[in-house]
Amino acid sequence: MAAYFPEVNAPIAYAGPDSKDALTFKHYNASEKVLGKTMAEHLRFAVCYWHTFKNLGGDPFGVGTMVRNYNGTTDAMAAAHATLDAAFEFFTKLGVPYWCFHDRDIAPEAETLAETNKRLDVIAGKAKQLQDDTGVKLLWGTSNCFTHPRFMAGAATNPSPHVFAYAAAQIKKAMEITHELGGAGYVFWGGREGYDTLLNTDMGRELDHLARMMHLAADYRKKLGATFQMYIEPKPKEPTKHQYDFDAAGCHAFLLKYGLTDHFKLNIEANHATLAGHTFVHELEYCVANDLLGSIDANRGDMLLGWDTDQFPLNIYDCALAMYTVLRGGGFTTGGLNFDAKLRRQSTEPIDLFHAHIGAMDAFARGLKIAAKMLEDGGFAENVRKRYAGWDETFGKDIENGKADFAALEAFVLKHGEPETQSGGQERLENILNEYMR
Ligand code: XUL
Ligand code: CO
Repeated sequence: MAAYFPEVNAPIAYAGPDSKDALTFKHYNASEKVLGKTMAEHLRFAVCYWHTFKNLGGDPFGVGTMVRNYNGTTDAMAAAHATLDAAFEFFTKLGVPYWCFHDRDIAPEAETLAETNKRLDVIAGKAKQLQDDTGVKLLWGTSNCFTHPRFMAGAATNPSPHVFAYAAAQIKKAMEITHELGGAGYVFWGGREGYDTLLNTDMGRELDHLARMMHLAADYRKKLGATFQMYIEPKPKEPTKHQYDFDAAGCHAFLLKYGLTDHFKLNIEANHATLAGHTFVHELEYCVANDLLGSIDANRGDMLLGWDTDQFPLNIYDCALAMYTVLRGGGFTTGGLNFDAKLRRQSTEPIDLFHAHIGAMDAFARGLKIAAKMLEDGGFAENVRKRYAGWDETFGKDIENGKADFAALEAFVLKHGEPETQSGGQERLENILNEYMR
């Protein structure tokens, strides 16, 4: 079989923090145990198909720039076969346990749905074989209901029931192949489920339709006998002006209103959080507090740019704080860290894909180790415990348990006067955090 990444002859090895070899891990040591589990088990890294293999560097101002042999044919199915071979070569050489795909990434759309589905069956069959051969597993699958022009006004939230039906048919098939491939999850990212102008939009009706689609998916999952966890991936905007799955809290309200909380968790993406005006860790904390933590699309944005730049995550602070929250939330079960990230347009060589993923895996490995140390030391948790200590005393407990009414609270204040102030100690805590970043 042709090698699409000939510069890498053997799986990327762990060589320790002093290694000067760019094609080694300095911190990610798959079998090393941290808090009783291996790093591989904690981090559950996945490579995404769309950016890593299908993005060729095109942007709204220019065409693709990247050199990729597996795309070097005009026969769409031949390219799909070659790309899948290249992908599994990459997964195994990088040493990631998982991958993720959209239906339309792995097999090109044909003239009719029936033809398209046949193509998907062929490629999914090949993917199953490659999974069996290599041991690489599917973290999640999804359906691309946003690229084709039929979806320009949305998929489930389209004003046309015919388009709704098309999206449903597509999702049905994508769920089937995800199930066949033993996917641990299935993601819904509502790329065009929102609006460009309210002047032509019936928001209430669109939200009802979005919920209908989610219920249909939940029903079909059951019918299939599938065990994959379903996720909604929040994002506030882009490509639409406003997306309904705006952020974790917005998705939560939607799931509660429509009785869907039993069926969905969230897939939190770092750059989507920042587009919504939150930090990445805010979104994760919201999930942990509300039993919504599912999976993560690991990437980063650019402070100076207001769009989804999908860069590889390298910021150790962000990785450490994210992992601190994930660990406190019990760690991943079905989810993992999927690199929904793409190379910059000037990084044209296939080897750049290795550098990007190695750096990001090392960043999260460092983040994991730092987070584990923060947990073991317990200083931050102890600080939080002390800050809320009043709630562990009788008076605080009575409020929490609904035993104190307004009159009782008033009586307490009349008796005890002004509350004592206490410093939040933010700077002290930030200094402590800095000491962990070694
Ligand atoms: C888009 C995005 C998607 C989803 C899957 O911003 O993040 O790639 O992760 O559809
Ligand atoms: Co994503």
